[in-house]
Amino acid sequence: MPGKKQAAPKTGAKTAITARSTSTEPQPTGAGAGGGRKGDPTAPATAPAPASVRVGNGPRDAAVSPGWAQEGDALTTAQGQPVEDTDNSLRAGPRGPTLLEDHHLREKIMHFDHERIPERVVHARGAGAHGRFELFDSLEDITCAEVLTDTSTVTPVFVRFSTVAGSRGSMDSARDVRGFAVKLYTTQGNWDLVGNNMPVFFIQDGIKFPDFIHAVKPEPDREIPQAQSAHDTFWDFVSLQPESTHMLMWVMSDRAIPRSYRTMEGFGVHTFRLVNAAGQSSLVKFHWKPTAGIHSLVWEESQKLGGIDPDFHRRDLWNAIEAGAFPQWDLGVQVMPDSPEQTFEGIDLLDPTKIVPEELCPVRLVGRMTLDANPANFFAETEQVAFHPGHLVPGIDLTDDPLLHARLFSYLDTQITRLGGPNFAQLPINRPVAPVNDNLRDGYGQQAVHTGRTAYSPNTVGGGCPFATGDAGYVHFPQPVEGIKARRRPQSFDDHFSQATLFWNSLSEPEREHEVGAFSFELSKVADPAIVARMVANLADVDGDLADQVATHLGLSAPVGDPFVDVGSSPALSLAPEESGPIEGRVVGVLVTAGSDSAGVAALRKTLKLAGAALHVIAPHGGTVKGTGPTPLTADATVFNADSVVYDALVVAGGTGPLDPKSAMMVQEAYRHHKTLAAWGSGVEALLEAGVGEEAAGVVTGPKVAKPFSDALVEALGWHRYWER
Ligand code: HDE
Repeated sequence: MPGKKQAAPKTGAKTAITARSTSTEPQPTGAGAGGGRKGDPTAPATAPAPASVRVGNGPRDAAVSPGWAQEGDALTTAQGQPVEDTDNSLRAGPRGPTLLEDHHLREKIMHFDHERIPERVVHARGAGAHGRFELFDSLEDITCAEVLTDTSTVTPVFVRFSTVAGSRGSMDSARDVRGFAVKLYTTQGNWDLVGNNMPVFFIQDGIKFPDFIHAVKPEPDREIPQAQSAHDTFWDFVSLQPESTHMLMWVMSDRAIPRSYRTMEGFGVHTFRLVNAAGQSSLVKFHWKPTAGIHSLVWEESQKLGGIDPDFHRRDLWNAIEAGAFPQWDLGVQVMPDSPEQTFEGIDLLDPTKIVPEELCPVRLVGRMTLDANPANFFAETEQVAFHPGHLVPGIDLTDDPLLHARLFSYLDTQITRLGGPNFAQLPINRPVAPVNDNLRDGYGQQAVHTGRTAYSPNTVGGGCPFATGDAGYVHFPQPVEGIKARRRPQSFDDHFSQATLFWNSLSEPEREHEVGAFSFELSKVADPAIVARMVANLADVDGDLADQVATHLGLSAPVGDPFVDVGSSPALSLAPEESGPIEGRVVGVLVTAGSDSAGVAALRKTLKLAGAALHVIAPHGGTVKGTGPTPLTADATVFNADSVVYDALVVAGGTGPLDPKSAMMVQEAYRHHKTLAAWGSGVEALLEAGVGEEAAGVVTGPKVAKPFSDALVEALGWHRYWER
């Protein structure tokens, strides 16, 4: 990270060390942090400072950065003893045995041996970033949560995006659901919105989650395939679970191979409850809408990226933030009355395999989240962050969705193993900005030096403190409960197909082709014909055409199903853009050779930068290439290490000679992946020679880099893909 992010820990270091050495102040860490911060003049006010004065993550960083972890310039042991030499172990003579006495060696190796913690059992592969949430439309009418009512507050956030099935080192571009977990450090405590980039889920009841995950993970005897659902056990399970069908439609769609974390929607999935100051409850579904639009890769591209750049999404997020193209999402809510049946237009709001179409209940946009700082340390922040759907603030409450209820147990429980004990809330990334005074004590990894004699309530010895706040605290909505104990689901959970059909009906023609291609690919990898037949029969209950096309690709014939009729469509479910959108964070490659138009390249770079996109020069070799102008062209990549799949568009610069075979192949591949292609001047000839037709959609040509050419290129990029080619 640049200096900006490191500035905060340095300041924090001085403060923390002073406090430690004088021993008069409580440590600015842990459960005692609330007390520590109160006595600390550098402590944050409860409300974060405006964005304009933020350093890294602003006051939050200052409050929690463990500056003491890296104090001073000298290398020391963990005990602060200066180290003479860390490259040679202590030996009895230069050629003799190593001495057990070498305490620096033993400490260094001991610590190294224990550097890894268990990866998340699901969502192991991820990337995170810091940012802020700003509310622009108060939801005071339906909630008393300050984060959703006070439009003057800037709330710090940490977000972690992830895939679900793959292990920590798996590829980013796998076909999978993406986790979209947001921790909002609100003045009333942390609120975690732990969602996905798809609004529904595979199962209706959390008790089935271990079965589902065992089925999708690599098969236990052979530990393959990694990060893929295209294998027998996954399709065996889901084909036996018709409730998975709607989610399968999402996972086989382009949504499962996003172009970038920046171009995904986020969903809270479950129906939540908002409660206003008068105690009235409304049911809501949360949405995150990316300002950069929703865009995906094509399947072949995502497979190639798995080898060419397995870190594609992680790198993209990092680079966009470093370049100042800060990813943004608008938070939206669908608000529905909390009726006794908890249904909306016949849709059971407690069933997590159902959406509420936006056309039936519009999404009200209320605030914007901006990710503007990369983590300073992946392990400390992205790996150690602990989300939990039960991290709530007053005014935000739960419903009786049985999937959600199982999660409420799981997320606390899993951290005990993953983060080594019950004190994970004290890790810097997990600490709230709100004061903490919790009476929780001791345990592995305790950071706080609690003072006083009372860690219980009620008490008189401690003056009655800390005391429960009654109505000023978190009050669960007093929902009446009745019923018999039984392992049963409501009848209203029985419809597993109508919304799968709705999804299919809502896709554009190219999206349908991709959906058919995905089912065909995945099922072709399944060895057991009975599983394939069962799945094709399920698809026949979604849509006859879908089942027929998939069956044909598999060399089978589909049975006649019984799909729902008249379910209509929801245009909001399609990714087909209606207009050219913003191009922030896009990466354009420009192919050059000696003699290319360097002024044109510079002008194009400037235009794209203004629009938030980057231009990378792909040269025949590393270093510099002589262009037409006085300034040489500097290679960002070469034909040896570049590949079309890492670019959103390829351009051939004016003056560029005939394309070498690799460059020509890149251009052809970008064409096949429906991307924008462009060329100016004599570069146009090179493009045509590579087999790209000048008249084809998404191909921009011009005599030179002037406004008409640049504008056309930016406009073309904004359409993302040209499916008609
Ligand atoms: Fe999770 N999930 N989940 N999940 N989930 C975890 O928690 C679990 C579900 C989601 O970036 C684990 O800290 C159960 C739905 C995200 O750190 C674990 C059930 C949704 C993340 C867990 C579900 C999610 C997780 C693994 C069924 C979308 C990554 C490590 C009842 C609304 C958070 C951890 C991060 C992570 C359990 C279903 C989203 C094991 C039991 C539905 C984004 O606790």
